[in-house]
Amino acid sequence: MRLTRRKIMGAAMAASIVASAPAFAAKPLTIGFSQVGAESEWRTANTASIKDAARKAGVNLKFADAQQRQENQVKAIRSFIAQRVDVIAFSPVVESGWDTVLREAKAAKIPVILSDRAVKVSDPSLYVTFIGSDFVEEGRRAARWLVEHAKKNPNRSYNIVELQGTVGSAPALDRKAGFAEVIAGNPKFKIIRSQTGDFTRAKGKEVMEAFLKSEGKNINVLYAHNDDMAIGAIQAIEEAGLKPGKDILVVSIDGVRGAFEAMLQGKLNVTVECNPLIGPQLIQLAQQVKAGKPVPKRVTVNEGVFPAEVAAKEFPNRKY
Ligand code: GYE
Repeated sequence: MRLTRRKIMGAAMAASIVASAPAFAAKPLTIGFSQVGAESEWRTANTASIKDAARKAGVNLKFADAQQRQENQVKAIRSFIAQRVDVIAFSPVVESGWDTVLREAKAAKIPVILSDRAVKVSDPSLYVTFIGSDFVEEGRRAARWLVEHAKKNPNRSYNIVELQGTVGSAPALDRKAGFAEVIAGNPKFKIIRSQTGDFTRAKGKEVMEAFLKSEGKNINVLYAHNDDMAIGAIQAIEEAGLKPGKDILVVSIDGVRGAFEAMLQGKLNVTVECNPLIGPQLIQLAQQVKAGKPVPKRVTVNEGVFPAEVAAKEFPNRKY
């Protein structure tokens, strides 16, 4: 075959069309994600998991950090609507107050996925699906460990101080409720003080100092809604000249590395696992939603309970 100039040009054009074909094919999925903040080890691991999963899946992720403020999340969601992202995902800092902005997303026909924390809305069609842990069950598990542990000392009674998570957040409300449900009607257990430490180490320490000042040696259990507050409180207990894990039992939730380190030092008695590595599942859900495939309304995460006795064995397996 004689290669004419025209044929060569034509072949070159065809090749260049083939080479750039993916640009015309599937446009990458764009997800707008509004994160709570960077308040805890758990959150840092959760953010890394989501960013990593998005990168691996070739998803264009618009990430916004709300610094624990609902108004920042509302602004971020509105900006995602204005940018016409394919899917909006967010981890709502508090449960209530989302109806208006979610109605705006629905009117713009942008599906919304809840990640990690749930919302209370009048119309459940305002979001497509919720992926996250069962926080009530986590609270129950924390209390069940304490009830079991207490069987070793049948005549002892337990004065509990509680460090709550962020006021109005689903994990704070649910972990409180689950724990209370298990100890209800059992006169051995009494919650003598309960206050928020906003899920941070600094606040956990500060509030525990106040508890110790007013209650002193009366306290024999600390129940913290997350490990970071427990770790802050452990410092306060030590500074007060008491032994965390012994004089005051320390029970918390998340199962982050810092909690395992504290258990190995005998300063924390148990952590109930809450898995933050939900990035891959979240991205997959967003892809399915975009493709119009049906997804379950609720997706849960499998989790365990780790008492100090298993900490050394389990520590090398921890991924966050
Ligand atoms: O337990 C806490 C974080 O929503 C499950 O938020 C999450 C909680 C987690 O700040 O450490």
